[in-house]
Amino acid sequence: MQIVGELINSSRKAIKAAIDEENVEEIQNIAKQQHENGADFIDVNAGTFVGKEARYMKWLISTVQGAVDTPCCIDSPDPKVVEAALELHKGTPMINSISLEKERWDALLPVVAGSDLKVIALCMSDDGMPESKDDRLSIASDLINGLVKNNVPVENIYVDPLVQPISTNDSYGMEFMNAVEAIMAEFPGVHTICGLSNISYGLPERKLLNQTFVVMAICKGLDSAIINPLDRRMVANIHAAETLAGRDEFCSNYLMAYREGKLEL
Ligand code: THG
Repeated sequence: MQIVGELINSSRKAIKAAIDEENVEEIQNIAKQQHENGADFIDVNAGTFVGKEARYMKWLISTVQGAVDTPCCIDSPDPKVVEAALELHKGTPMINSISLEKERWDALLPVVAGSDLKVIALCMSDDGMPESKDDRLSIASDLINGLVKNNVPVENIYVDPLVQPISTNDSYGMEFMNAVEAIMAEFPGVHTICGLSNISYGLPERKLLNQTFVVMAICKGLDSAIINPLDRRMVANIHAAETLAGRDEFCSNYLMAYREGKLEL
């Protein structure tokens, strides 16, 4: 499982405050903690700073890269912000995200074409959010085929089928699950990824729902996730589910996680 640490996001009060104060130490500590707890990428999002997003995104990236070698996951719907971030990011980041929305697709395609960037392909189009598994699969096909045609290796594509709140429609959980399964079956080598927290929006005990949802999705083939790496039960569930799904030869990752104390809650 590839893990993207979600904590450096200006929608969180503590992060918004740290950015306002340009508190380098606070951001670097959160980057280090996520790295130490297994994050393969550190998500950086300054989306609440309208008009100043590019400036704060650049500050976040140089601050994070001053603390850890872990590459960033550049989280913005605005292609201009993504491009500004790429100018100063050292190494190979993940872009979060391209989508089938025309403006976003047209602006980001030349950026990722022929590059070795990792790219999240979000299942959204100008027709809005997908409802069904078939909506998601159809957008995913267009995204994957379009990217591959433009020399993005399939292994660098992380399809996000888009999680929607189960409180608004009780089919959203399984439509997502079945989309993961279909995408992984139809496009060998591609990755699937998601942010989990949308599933539990509007309900109590959100962590319980998120921690359960990840296990169900791993069973369907999900191989990457945007999560809080400091949520010990979430991380333990991920290790256990991958082993139980038969994606851990000789249970060696499970045993290593145990020896490293990662399975103790
Ligand atoms: N897909 C992709 N990118 C994404 C998402 C996705 N990026 C943003 C988001 N969704 C994932 N990141 C976060 C980061 C922080 C929180 C949730 C998702 C978070 N939320 C608190 C909560 O849910 O309780 C509330 C905020 C707070 O702490 O004040 O922490 O789906 N590609």
